Amino acid sequence: MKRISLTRYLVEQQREHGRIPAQLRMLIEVVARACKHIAIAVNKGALGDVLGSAHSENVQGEIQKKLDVISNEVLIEANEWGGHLAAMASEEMDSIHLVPNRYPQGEYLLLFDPLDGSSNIDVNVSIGTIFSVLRKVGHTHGVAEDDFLQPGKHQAAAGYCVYGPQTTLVLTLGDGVAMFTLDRETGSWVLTATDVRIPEDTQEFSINMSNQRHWAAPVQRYIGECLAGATGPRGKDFNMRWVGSMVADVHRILSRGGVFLYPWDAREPEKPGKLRLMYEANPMSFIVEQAGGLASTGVERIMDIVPGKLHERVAVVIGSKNEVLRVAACHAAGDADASSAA
Ligand code: AHM
Ligand code: MG
Repeated sequence: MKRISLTRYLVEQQREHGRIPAQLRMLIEVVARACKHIAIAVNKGALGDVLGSAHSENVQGEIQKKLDVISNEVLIEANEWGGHLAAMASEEMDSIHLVPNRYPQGEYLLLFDPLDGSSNIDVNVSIGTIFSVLRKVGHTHGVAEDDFLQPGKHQAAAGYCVYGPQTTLVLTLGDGVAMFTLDRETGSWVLTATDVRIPEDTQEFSINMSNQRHWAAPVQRYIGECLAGATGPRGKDFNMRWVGSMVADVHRILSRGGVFLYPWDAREPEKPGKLRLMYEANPMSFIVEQAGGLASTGVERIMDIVPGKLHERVAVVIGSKNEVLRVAACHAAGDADASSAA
């Protein structure tokens, strides 16, 4: 089998489609290299003294794990000096991180969740890094938080790396989805799938069932119909899978189909959802849509949302096209019921 490295893939994509500017290629390679470093740290586990709490809180009020902090530092240090970025934003940092003056400033903005699935770190279950790339628009010299507040449909690239039994990098540059597997012996990312497609139909859903009593009526209805199985309105049995790391749950959907939901719930009614729009929902939506799936809040396409702030949260329904449409139909039917009752 001919082995195609990430570098060769990017060069050939540029040659064939002419759509990967040098700075973007550099950015992808630097992020991929940083992910290798994170993979090594994750792999060492207790031997590397990287497990457990960092005894600090992030801007969302969540306790940070040591590996959250380490992964954030690895990504910042790797990306600061190359001249490809104007600034970065991370789930683990209060505000944006500007490229220091001593380095040249590039055209791109990088956003990331350095280590998604924090609750799974210490129990040796798959976790990952999620990233999103935007172009710096506007002609001002400096960079401000406002420059990041672009809808997901403007992403230039997005990807994630899952640290599981294999270390896999999944990437879209807006022209389909490719997967690379880390060859630990040679240290290189090897292309292992192109034109990844998500089946339109599925019999597998993914949701934290322990929150069921807090969900709104449309989600209750959708999951209720799935649980009713072959004798219910869906006329088929459903299976359920929930890793608790979005990155791993979405990776399963990319590999064999399914639908993942993290809906609004009544535990914190003022928040639209748990997951973050810019570090989690947007990059995953770009990847899933590029693979033929859909990503919605239940009422609107995630990538159409104009963010109001960096750490904005959002309800997420993502995966196989016909299931996401069905969840949206449950929301639309809920609205119709409410207006006919009024
Ligand atoms: P994190 O970025 O702090 O790890 O939080 C995001 C994670 C997702 O990966 C996962 O889908 C979700 O939180 C699970 O949350 P919970 O266990 O609270 O339902
Ligand atoms: Mg996360």
